Amino acid sequence: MSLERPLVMGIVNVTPDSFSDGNEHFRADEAVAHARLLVEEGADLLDIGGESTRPGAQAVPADEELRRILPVIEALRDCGVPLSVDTCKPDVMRAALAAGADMINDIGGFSAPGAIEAVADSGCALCLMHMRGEPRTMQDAPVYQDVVAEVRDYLDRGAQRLRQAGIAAARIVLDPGFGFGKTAAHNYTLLQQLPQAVGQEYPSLLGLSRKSMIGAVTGRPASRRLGGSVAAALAGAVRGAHILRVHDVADTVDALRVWSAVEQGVRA
Ligand code: 9MG
Repeated sequence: MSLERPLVMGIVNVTPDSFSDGNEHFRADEAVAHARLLVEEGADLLDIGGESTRPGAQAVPADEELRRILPVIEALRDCGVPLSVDTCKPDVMRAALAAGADMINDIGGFSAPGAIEAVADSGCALCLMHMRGEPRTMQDAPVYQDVVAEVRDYLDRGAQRLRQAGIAAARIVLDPGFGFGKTAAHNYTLLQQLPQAVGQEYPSLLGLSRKSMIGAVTGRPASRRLGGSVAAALAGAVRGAHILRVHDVADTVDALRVWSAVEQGVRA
């Protein structure tokens, strides 16, 4: 994909808390319909996840994660945009790639045994994210001496591990992991110093949408963080972010278009 402008990645959660009541089949249908709407709204790619990564979330077994996401990947294979799958589990990575996924988004930074082997030969894109701890415990008073340097060091070493496994640089995307083992102050420092946190060698992906760092500044619950999320996405774009992972695709696309018109003008 061209990375000349920031791309918008639409979030497709296939977790029980993201659906109205219904049986599993209905849930898959609901996720697929939502995903198609995001594509219509201008999503450049989709990120499909079957395990909640919210602070405090419990892990789910691989077979349950697959039961949730495989029908969705299969239904969306031809939706016109690349499909990313958000998972830390090597078995899920392999099955998702076999079902047609184009990218694996691993919040665990491909650190699980067998994760790198699961993706190495596939040719898919890889998002390697920084996280301190695991979702169940990560917000228990995280401490850094220098959050920017420590995140950068983790991402550099993670990318190096991927390269040593023969993975081409062009497949790698780095993500500072907003909200994953970080206080609001850490998150805003990382966003302010994004180029230093992610470096210049690989494209960057940012997930800021509706996160607690937006609530920390606005005082609003997750359901009312649209304005703050769009402002954060623009702050990322201004600092060179390549992919923005968002819930609210239409509003983010509009904001990026207006920003781009200001920066580059509008053809007469
Ligand atoms: C799955 N997921 C939730 N938040 C995320 C973020 O900030 N980045 C990435 N890559 N994935 C995320």
